[in-house]
Amino acid sequence: PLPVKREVASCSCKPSLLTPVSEFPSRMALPSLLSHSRTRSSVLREPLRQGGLRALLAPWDPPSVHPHDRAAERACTPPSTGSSPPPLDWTRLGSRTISSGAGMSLTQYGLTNHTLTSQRRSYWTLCPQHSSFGPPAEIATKEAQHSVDDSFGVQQRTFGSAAEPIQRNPDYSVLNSDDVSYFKSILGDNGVVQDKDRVAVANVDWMGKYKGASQLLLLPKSTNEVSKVLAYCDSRRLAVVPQGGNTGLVGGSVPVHDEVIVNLGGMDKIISFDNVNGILTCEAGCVLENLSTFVENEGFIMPLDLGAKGSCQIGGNISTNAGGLRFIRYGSLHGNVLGLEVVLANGTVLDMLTTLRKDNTGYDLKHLFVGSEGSLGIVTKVSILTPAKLPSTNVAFLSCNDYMSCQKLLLAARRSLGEILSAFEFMDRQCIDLAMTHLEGVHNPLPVSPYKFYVLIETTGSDESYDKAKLEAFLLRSMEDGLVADGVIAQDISQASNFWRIREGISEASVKVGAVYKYDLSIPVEKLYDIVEEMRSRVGDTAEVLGYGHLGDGNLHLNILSSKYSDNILAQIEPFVYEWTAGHRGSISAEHGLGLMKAEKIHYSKSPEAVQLMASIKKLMDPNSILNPYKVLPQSALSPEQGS
Ligand code: FAD
Ligand code: 2HG
Ligand code: ZN
Repeated sequence: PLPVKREVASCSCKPSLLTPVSEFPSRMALPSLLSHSRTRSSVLREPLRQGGLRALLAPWDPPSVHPHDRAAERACTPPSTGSSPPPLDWTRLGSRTISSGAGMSLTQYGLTNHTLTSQRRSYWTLCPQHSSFGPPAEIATKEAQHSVDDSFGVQQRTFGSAAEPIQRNPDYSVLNSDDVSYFKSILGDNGVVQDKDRVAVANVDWMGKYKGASQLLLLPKSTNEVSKVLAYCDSRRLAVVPQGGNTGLVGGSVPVHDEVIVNLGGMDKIISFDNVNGILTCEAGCVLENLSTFVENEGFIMPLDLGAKGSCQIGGNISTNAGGLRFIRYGSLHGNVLGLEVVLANGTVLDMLTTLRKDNTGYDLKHLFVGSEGSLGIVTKVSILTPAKLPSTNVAFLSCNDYMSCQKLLLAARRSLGEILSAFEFMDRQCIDLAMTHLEGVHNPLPVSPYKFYVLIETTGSDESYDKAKLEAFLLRSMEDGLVADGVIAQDISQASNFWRIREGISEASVKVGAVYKYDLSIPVEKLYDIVEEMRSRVGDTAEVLGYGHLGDGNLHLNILSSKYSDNILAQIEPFVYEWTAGHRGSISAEHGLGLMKAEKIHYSKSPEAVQLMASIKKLMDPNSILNPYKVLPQSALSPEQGS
């Protein structure tokens, strides 16, 4: 049964979260809240646009607001009756919690009839360490302490993962002026970038960790252009790095040496949208957030969402098989991608751009390209299934006293919320402290006492009152059962954005400390936090250890932060982190891929036979090994001596 709603007699805490309903934004005000967050989004994107590749690319014109969108916005506006529904009093539960010694604060939720649209997170993540903003050169210099220069004067990095310095493969040709002339004849002058500053931006990843020495950035505008570029590179044996939004976390999107960078950002057209079946077909360079805006205006949503949505491209998402924040609800891109067009290393265009839901004719080749990180082909077009946009969204930000409670809460959420559960994210206290210190404009919704763990739960459904009642009843039970220590439900979009900003902003905040070692692990949920605690005792006070991630998917993000990179810290982390994960039958890359960082570590998660088969496939599809060299697979598996 639903809890009895009563007036809160006195409310001394969290005033911003217990805003009386009478002070909620009116019908008129809600759209302005939405547009406010959109404005904020474009302000944040500006620095990267100015300094980064976005500046080079044709702007994408967002379509005008579709009638569906207006209807959805209307459906989400708070009640206009003027009579405020009484806020729910959770004091009874708070008292119970206090008596169990689990928390000291008066626990209250602000609950309203108001639900949120999926626009709640329309801000996006800026890339503070991107070279257009400053520090990467400095960081790269720090890394060069571990580095050796080869004949090309390229800095080799060994941080983050104890990779041996990688020698340039001498079989690759060196770019010459004839090559540049040829590329200009294909792409025109604007598609061939040699300007040092612009190429420098494309040479470095957003964290400033991985830096190559490419001399050339190519910006094709069509599949045919990509095909001609690759056919030429293959014939000349020029190595190539496919690049999307360059938001990857494992060094896959930037050159290691002098590879030619092929960035897909110029291929950003929406080709078609089937608004009966929700099937979007577009070019690979479309920015995820733009696609989100587009399909939302048609009454659908993208099946994936991630903090980097303002920069990452759908081709990059597919090539990394990005997981993200909606995975728990909509699953992997292996399930949502219906078709692909891919250009193979020799320039052959492989047309697999079907929009069929079912097609069991032969091997399903598109799956080879989902998650292969640009090592087998360049994705040029995509068709993807988009789920219907549902009108009612609620977001709760909760605290738990121990990890066992987080686990039990997850199980309870799956059971009780079932089909409306759309996110279950967790963070430890160290993450919250980091976010509060480094993210502008966020505040802790639960400031009264520091808890060990925080959980963000989102529900999305089609029946506003049913969904809300379900969530309230679930939270009530969870508090009674002692799983939740305290919590709040967002009452409006800005509160929901604040909750999400904390979670999505951790990655961005982590790079502001100086040095961050990032690990992305799949581990059975019951063991998932053990490695965080073990790591803490290993590094002692030399580094701060953070654990957060997509708990609903068994995916831990383990971040180890210190003021600068150090061999001593790294020696405490690796190979321990990989051995521990393998020992628990986990994966050393849940969703970010292997890239450069973990190419040599694949054996921790895959058998020798599987690695060998992968190497054979790579040799078959890219015999000259021009696509994204030194990444994904160990060099030893690709050496000519290894039989294929
Ligand atoms: P890039 O970084 O440019 O490239 C990634 C890899 O794909 C490279 O190996 C590149 O060679 C290859 N590639 C790119 N485009 C193509 C193409 N068209 N054809 C062939 N190969 C290509 N990842 C998650 O999985 N889940 C998250 O929740 C998540 N959150 C993030 C939050 C933040 C703040 C940041 C900065 C990153 C996050 N990431 C996350 C990592 C990253 O955003 C994803 O891996 C994303 O899918 C990369 O897309 P991109 O366009 O930036 O690709
Ligand atoms: C997330 O879930 C991303 O926030 C980034 O996958 C994780 O930066 C990281 O370690
Ligand atoms: Zn993640």
